[in-house]
Amino acid sequence: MDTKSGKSSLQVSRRQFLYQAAVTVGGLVLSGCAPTKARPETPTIQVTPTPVPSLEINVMWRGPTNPVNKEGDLYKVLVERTGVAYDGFGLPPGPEYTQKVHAVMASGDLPHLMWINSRMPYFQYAEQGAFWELDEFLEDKTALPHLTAYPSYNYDTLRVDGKVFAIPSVRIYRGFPVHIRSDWLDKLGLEMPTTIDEVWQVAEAFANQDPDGNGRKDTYGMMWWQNLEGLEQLRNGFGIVSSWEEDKPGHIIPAFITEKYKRMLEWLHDGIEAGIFDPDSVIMKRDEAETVKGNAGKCGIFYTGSGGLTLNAIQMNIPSAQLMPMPPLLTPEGEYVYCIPYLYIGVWVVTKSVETKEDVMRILKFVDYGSSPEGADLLEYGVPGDYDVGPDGTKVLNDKGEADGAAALWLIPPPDKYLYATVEQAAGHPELAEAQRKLVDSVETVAFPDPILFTLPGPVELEKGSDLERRKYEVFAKILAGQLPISAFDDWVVEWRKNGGDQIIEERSNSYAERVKS
Ligand SMILES: [Ca+2]
Repeated sequence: MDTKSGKSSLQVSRRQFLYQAAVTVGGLVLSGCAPTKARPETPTIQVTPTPVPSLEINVMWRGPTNPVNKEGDLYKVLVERTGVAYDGFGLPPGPEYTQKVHAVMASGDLPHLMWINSRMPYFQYAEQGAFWELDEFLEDKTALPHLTAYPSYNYDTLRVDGKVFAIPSVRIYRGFPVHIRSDWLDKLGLEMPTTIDEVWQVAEAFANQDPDGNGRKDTYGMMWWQNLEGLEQLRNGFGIVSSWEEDKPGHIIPAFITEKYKRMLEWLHDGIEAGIFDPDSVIMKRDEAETVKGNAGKCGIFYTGSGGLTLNAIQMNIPSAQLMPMPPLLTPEGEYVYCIPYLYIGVWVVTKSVETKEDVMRILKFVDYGSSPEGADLLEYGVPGDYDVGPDGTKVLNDKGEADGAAALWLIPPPDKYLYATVEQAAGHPELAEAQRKLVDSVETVAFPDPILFTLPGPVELEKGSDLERRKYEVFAKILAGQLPISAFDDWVVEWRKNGGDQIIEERSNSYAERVKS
């Protein structure tokens, strides 16, 4: 799934990993939505000498392959601060990383602390007893204040026979990337839409009532990109709130074979046919929608990872333009039901090459420190002298920082509930940051993780899944473009079920029932 990893150079920074190579099980991909080199300066690192000798460990992690610079100032501070002296190597994430995991496990010469990029090998080797069970360590909130602060479902999705063998490296992706031209709303006397019908009315007005005032019909109400991406928030309006859902207790089905999904396809097709939605949505790629067309300022509702950056681009030509994040839509039942977007960035395991519980805890504390704001900042920017501070207070790594190995070892990003707000603030739009914060707070109580996060693909899905996906999007694209009638959806569901879909449902449901059993 880590599609961006193929172009990772050896010197890709940890920030780039976070923002460009991160993937999510829930179907969202976060990429290119954050300005680079934009983080306020944090307080001076506190160095606390440790009375016991450092614990020497080997680590295998995702990241640049730079050797560890043990003479560097960063390393010395990190060892002093954590009592752990690490050695090891980084590798770019992706299929080659998985191969390395298998090779290392087969060799029997295991690193003490290892990042694993994919859930399949994690489950495989956890079941074989290769890793330390971590539940009892994770009861110590004092020793591990940051790792224990993750919501419990982060760990629940990783349970094997009810036990946790890994620290998840995740980002809770809280934010609302679908944006609306709020200056167009004001100009046409419209309110922020809250239901799918209101989205239609607003989009229709954006397409037909010349919101940009140039006397020409040259705007669209809404756009997305190929394979129906960029629509996540809109799906809620049809009652589709997660990629898979329970149809009966302990049994799950994909939302894309349901009647409500069919209704959404029909609605999208009707909007294209009526000239309300941009017809290029069926075929264009993400960047064409989010950046090229987004920046052009001719569409009223669309997905952008940073409304602030997009607005900066639009305002170069249209100074009066305004954007606002759109709230999640009410479902047809009139509820806010919100699936927690979940950026899955692999897991950390402590292997059985560590001999004592005391050492396991010391390693976990090392990871905990790395996931603290202070530790994450140290790992990314190094010590004072490793970076220059720009006029706006942000840090930029310099040559000494590169040599010191800043941004080389990547542990766990500190969770940022207001990630989107942080991005918007950095883009120079406090009003968008505030809007994102308010939305995050307003929907918190109705959020839940996508059921598929608890599951793994089975053999049929591994064999036939990608062909079935390709066929699915081929049929959906033809329906949207009007080359097939909406009734083709029903025919396709029958075909999908027969060609392996039914087996995939049972595989995923079995995996789900096994992992969520209480
Ligand atoms: Ca116009």
